[in-house]
Amino acid sequence: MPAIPADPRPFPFDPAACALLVIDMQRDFLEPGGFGAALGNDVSLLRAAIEPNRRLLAAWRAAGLPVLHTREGHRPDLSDLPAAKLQRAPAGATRIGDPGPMGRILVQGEPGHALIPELSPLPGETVIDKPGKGAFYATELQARLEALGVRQLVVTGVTTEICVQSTVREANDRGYDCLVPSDCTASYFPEFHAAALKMIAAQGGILGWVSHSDHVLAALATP
Ligand code: TIU
Repeated sequence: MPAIPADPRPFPFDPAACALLVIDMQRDFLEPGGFGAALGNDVSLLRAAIEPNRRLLAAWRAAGLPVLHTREGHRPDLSDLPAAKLQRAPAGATRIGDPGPMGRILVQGEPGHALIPELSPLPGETVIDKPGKGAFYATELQARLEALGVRQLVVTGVTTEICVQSTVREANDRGYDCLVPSDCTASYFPEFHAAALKMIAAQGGILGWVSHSDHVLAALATP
């Protein structure tokens, strides 16, 4: 398969060693009444990433390449929730663990913690539960990737400058090549989305590569 056009140079796509990593496409971030809304955000801004992710997932699955999804959240007893994370919210906001219209905010097993129905995982696809922003922190992600022989990641999901970029930074330090298709990620702050993508590709690709899902789909369609 061909290299994928990307900034700052083509991404050396190796389908034998590349996984799709979909970050935190959960109801808590994309639907009203969840964690994202509790933080004061307009959650509708994230919905632009759904259809590009749906298309990319379909093509990735059709190509038989590995798919991993992540979910940010905490144990029901909140034993994995640092006080610092709990406290960091707007004054008076509904906080992690509090009841909301989709159940307790950002708590595993609650309706709001689920991946959005448009991007439901298929049986056999890995779902990584993560207590932090980066997907490697306190999870089995690296062990799963090593077991799959993965050395490259196409990273999508939300939000661009928080969990997607944290994960790209963690992956970069662990030796993974990361490609972020810009249309498959989104932020509550369009200016942060743009800046986060620039940070990844700047300085000769200091953290990775940035492209568009059309280019990834074209590469997947090329025998
Ligand atoms: N608040 C925000 O932009 N993001 C998060 O809290 N988590 C993720 O990005 N998943």
